[in-house]
Amino acid sequence: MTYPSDSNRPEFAFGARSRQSPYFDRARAAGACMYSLYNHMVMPVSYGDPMGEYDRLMNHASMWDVAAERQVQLKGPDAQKLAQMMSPRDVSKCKIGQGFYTPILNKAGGVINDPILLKLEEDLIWLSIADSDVRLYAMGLADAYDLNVEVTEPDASPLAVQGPKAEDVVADVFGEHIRDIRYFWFIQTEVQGIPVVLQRSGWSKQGGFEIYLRDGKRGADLWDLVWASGEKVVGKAWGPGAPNAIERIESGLFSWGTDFDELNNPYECGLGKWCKLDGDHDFLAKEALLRIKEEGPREALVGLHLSGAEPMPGVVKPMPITDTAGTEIGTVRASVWSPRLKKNIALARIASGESALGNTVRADVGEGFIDATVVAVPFT
Ligand code: THG
Repeated sequence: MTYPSDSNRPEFAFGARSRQSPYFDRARAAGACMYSLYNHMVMPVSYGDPMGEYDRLMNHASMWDVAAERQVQLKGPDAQKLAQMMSPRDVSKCKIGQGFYTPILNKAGGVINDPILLKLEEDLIWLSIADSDVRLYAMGLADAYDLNVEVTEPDASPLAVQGPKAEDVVADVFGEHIRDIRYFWFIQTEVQGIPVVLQRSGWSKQGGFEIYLRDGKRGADLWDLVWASGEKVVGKAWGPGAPNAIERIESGLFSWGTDFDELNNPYECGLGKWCKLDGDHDFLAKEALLRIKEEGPREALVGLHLSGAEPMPGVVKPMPITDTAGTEIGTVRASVWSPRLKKNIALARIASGESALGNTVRADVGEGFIDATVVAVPFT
């Protein structure tokens, strides 16, 4: 499968508002041919060989330009206080050198974003954000609550190495000691004078690391170093990749803006498990979440098995779901052909009353309504 080429394709104007990744030229030279707009940057999403890229991720290793996972830095005596106002997790439990996946919630309980929070120091926190303007929201809170904290964007650009061989590749770059880094923990280190934060993380469940480059001028240098180790350790199966639409759905990794947004509360988008309402910590959304929990959420984020044995193209916009009588009960958020399950699968948000595992619904993924069965996420 390749993507259609169009000699008359429009061009994109880069500028200060649409910043290029430090890896942009290298990723392009490696064959990046399709991009998505993410945090006001263009992020490679394909190198033209979707099945090859999936295979590299599942069985070997690949390297991804994910600099569009931009950082929001909170620095100062009230850095933790500000982070805690936005997070339903107990931020004081996050150790220095550790990362926490956390929803960022407004007062109504709406999910503003779902970043990884990195605690670099007691008064220095990064939010490694998904595609929404958390920096402005945080600045607004800091102003309104008169907090002693600076909200800025640091010079930090993640490069992901993902797949079962990723650890071997990263160990070849940084040394054997990196094998001791625990999931979501990170170290501050350097390689050939290039300063980085190195974290065991990444938007796949196949294992790997993210290397946050701390000097945007060294993008090509870092890319070349990791590329050379990849070729050496993985051999011919090594290559470029990108956040993978198939694997992320199979694995149940969420995409803010695709699966849900600030109009959803965490209970209706699979993020309820990160909300601790009985801790000592307080946060803006606490009252709203207590009320929502009491009332019961309107909908649930579920998996769907779609009927039919032929691969279908994935949906590119929300598509309707009805009950078997034809009443609309929700939307398909994202669907793909799963090579692992040999089925078309989807993430969907549907009314709580219809969300029981095994329930049959009708989903339109582009070719009219077909039968679909509600299943658990991650897909097994
Ligand atoms: N890495 C970094 N920044 C990011 C992402 C990332 N920013 C954008 C986006 N991804 C933020 N969203 C997510 C969503 C899911 C996960 C990480 C970031 C994730 N979730 C695991 C899960 O749900 O199974 C792990 C959760 C846990 O066990 O703590 O990894 O990928 N730097």
